[in-house]
Amino acid sequence: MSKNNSNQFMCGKYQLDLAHPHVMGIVNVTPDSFSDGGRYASTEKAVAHAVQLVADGAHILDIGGESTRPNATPVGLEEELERVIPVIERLAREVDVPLSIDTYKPQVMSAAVKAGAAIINDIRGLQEPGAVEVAAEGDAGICIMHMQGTPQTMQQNPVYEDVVQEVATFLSERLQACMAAGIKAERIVLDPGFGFGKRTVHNLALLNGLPDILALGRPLLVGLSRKSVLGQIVGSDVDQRLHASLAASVISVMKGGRIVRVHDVKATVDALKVVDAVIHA
Ligand code: 7PM
Repeated sequence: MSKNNSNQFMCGKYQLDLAHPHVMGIVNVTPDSFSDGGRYASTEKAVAHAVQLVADGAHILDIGGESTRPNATPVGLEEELERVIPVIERLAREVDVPLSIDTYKPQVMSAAVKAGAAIINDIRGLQEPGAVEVAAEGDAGICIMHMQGTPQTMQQNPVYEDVVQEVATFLSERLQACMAAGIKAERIVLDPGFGFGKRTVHNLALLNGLPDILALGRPLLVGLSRKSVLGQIVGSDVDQRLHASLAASVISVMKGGRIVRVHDVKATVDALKVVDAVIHA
């Protein structure tokens, strides 16, 4: 099969060939209130988890200080920096996979890239003032995600006329804005933002509509791992959604997704090896 340029993802010193599916492991850095070890203990815990995810086969690590979690109490800038920067500094030395910073704050993006992050994962699609400029300064890869509303209110009453077309239009506009600021297309991946201001019908329409979003010309990142849409379908609690999440990852890649953002790395890596074999057969 010929090398398709739209499958190449440039992120920092890495170039990922997304003709093959890639697994992004989720690393949450949260303060451990039951430990008296304080900041150091939560750093150690996150680093140990991240190192295990790489051993499990993660191709990318997504590090987040929880500022982007729906319904979460907002995390202040200093607190977010204190959570994620020490973890990125450590992992930049200890693992050899691209590190992604999950944030919408330009100051966190900038500090994270300085600390060794190769990807900026922004649920707000670089809409925060100054975010596009910070992203344009370096050579980090960028994930642009769609969200309707804000994390606090987005699930109250999500309404779409045509969810696939509206998400595609938004992502297309943000892609243009990034490129106008000097960010090369090869540095950008797009994400429909499953669960971010979407009902089950919208999430399912988007999953079926991934080929229409892929038509924008950049690889797609998909995050469905353990999300409530899967709980709605299967009727399982968040810690019992592994099998539903695997089904979602397999379907996502069969529909054209190329990076899957997941909690359960080892199982997902195996499932996607089967998909990869089929895609390239
Ligand atoms: C509660 C609800 C806690 C949802 C955490 C979440 C995505 C993301 C998240 C995604 C990209 C989660 C989400 N989801 N970044 N960050 N795409 N690019 O399941 O779908 O981790 S937070």
